[in-house]
Amino acid sequence: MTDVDRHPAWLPPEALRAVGSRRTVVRGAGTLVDTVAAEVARACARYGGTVHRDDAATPVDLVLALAPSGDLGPEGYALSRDDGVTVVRADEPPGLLYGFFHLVRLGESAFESARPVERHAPALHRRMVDHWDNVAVHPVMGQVERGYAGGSIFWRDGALRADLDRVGEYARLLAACGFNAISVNNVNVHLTEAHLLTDRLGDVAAIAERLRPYGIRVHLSVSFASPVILGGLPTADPLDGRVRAWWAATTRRAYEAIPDLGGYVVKADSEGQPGPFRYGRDHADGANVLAEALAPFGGVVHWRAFVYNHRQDWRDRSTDRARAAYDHFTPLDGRFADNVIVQVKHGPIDFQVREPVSPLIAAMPATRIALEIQATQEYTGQQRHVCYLAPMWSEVLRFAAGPTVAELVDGGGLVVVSNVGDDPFWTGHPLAQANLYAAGRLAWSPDRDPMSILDEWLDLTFPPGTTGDPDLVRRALHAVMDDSWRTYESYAAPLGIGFMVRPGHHYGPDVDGYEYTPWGTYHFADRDGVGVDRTRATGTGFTGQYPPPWRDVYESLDRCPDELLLFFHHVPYGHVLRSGSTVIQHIYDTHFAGVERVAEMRRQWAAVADLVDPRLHARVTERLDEQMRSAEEWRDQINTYFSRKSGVADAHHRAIHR
Ligand code: GCV
Repeated sequence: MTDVDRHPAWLPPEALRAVGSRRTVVRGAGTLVDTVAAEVARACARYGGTVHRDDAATPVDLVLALAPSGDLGPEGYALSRDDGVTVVRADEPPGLLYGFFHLVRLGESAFESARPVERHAPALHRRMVDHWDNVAVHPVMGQVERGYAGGSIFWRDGALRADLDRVGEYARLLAACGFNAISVNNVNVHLTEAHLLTDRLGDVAAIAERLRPYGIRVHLSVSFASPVILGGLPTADPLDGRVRAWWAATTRRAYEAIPDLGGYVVKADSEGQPGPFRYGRDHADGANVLAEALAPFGGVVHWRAFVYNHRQDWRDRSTDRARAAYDHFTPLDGRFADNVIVQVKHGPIDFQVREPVSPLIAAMPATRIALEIQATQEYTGQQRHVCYLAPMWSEVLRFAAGPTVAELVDGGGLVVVSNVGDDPFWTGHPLAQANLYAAGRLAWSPDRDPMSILDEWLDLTFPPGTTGDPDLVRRALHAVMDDSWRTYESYAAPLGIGFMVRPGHHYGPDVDGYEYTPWGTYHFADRDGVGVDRTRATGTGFTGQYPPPWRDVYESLDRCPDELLLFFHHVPYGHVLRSGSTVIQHIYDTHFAGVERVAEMRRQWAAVADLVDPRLHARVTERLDEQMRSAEEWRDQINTYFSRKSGVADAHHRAIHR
């Protein structure tokens, strides 16, 4: 069994057939050029083509050339076909690698008709995957925090895995969809993991070695308290000279071991992680001390903006978790060092199936901002439910208040929380791979249509020759995946309210699970109505954090989009939505419809039973069965809860348990 057979994903050998059956010359030198040449050689060994380095004595079909011209940028490439020869040209090695994978995506069509020169370059230069992997298995969160695909591919039971071949395979998959950076440990840095920065740096260097051939740089999550827990200092106060010196010396040693280290990721003053508040300092003080240490080496600090009070009193109606990141960070705009990137979750709360875009993203014009999205499906079905998230991410990236989100984050990039583990299918649910793939492709081109990205992933994952009937399989997968995000939304928490999940593990419904907790995630349902009043007129004032026109759109009951209504407003159950339905009838209707759609997804998948790999078919079937059970549970709990609260009957007299 080859690795690809053991760990099926995009880019099985068959996906390289077109390249592997050509006569190719690879010109240029360097690690990434060697990688391209090795990829071509492997494909040729299988499909009968030939590959030469640097000379083109024989006729060729394909030229992959490093040919600096200065017009393509560090990661860009040009593609053309003329006179029967396809040419990929790049100024720098990363461009050649990305151009090669573009060619693979084109398959046979790259070798058909003539093509005028097309130039390609990424919109975002920082395209990063963050792992929430623990080195030691955490007693509550396990090996991978919010991981739904088995153990870590890097770590096992407190140590670096002895065999890192899979990390090399992972690097290849990531490069093929355009990522160029990875952070290898959880942002909640526990004691064992804190040591990765010092005495266990060798582990990180070993991972970096496996990622480097595919142009992926390693970043490390570090504890803000490192000077105390690792350095033995009495303080981690960022303005203390000893602390500055400790970060400088430690960072220098880190770069001696890993010269291309990307930098640090920090979660500070958040959910119990240490931070500058303890010393009466702010987050600019905190981030800048690390930035100063990294600057001589070209490293960056990804400083997370996920800062809020998780010990709130539910009786306190004045504190609004949605406001927290903006309130903490906007006063600091302009004070962060150039190599600090403030990393902002896409919504103001926490990766719910529907949230408005975080207002912080547009509110710090003098700061580099990265957008953080979550491929691991913490709140979207935990890789037991199909939930293709690219349509949601695409909405976020295209959201505009003046510039689009994609434009606002071009200095900081896109960061996706990984959904990968040591599961044979990488992501537990095989179809969840598409989320990681799409995140990389959207980081490269944020205006891409998510459905065309899905097509691309389907082509690369199920190329002709690997399925019984490629067209039928493609149609079935589209039927299962296209609307899966909205399907999930329809049977989960309604109209943007969020957080009706089981506390702790966050799977499945529990309408009041978080209602009286300190986490600040409330829905305020009573017998008359539901939703959070975040208006300026009568609520928490959160709408005022948005620039025009959104501050007024969200403030207005009439103009607020239905899908976010309960995020911004507390309304009676009889409130009529823009759709014409009442809130309560909308809740009933969508919850019944959502379950029907899951039933249809199962039917579609059953119809291709004999056309795809039986292991894959069985795995998806098992997950769809669980999705069906869970969707029914969501429907019944949500409908019953709101029917009991409101006393309003379903207009269509369907079965609601009372
Ligand atoms: C890594 C949520 C998750 C936590 C996660 C946190 C974060 O609260 O439930 O597991 O911690 O987000 O993004 O830091």
